[in-house]
Amino acid sequence: MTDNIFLKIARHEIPANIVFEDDRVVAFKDINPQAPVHILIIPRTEAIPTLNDLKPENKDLVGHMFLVAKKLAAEFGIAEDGYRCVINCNEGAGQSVFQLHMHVLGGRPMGWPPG
Ligand code: DGP
Repeated sequence: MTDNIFLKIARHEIPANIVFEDDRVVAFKDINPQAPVHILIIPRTEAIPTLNDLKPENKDLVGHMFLVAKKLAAEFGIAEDGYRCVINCNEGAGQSVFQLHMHVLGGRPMGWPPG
């Protein structure tokens, strides 16, 4: 398996504030939160560096990531006011860790368009 810091978190080799995990994904609090609620959801079982690397066989995994985002938004009390799910793809969009991850942000008003 190609390794990266998020897969090390998924394997519990380095610490993180994990808020949910199952056989397909791990969700943990972002180390540099940009909103009162800022959670990252990652695939735990395989290295997927960017959105560009998604394959048709990953479609259930991506659907599952959104269902986990919805569940966590409810649990963290941001579902009704609103929240944002973001996947940055490559440096030009601000990606800094090359394991596919979904940001779930909420708890404050969100501007549009994003910077
Ligand atoms: P992106 O810029 O989209 O690649 O987002 C990467 C995010 O990951 C960024 O918001 C900071 C967060 N991050 C980076 N390293 C760690 C880490 O070791 N632990 C945690 N919890 N978050 C991290």
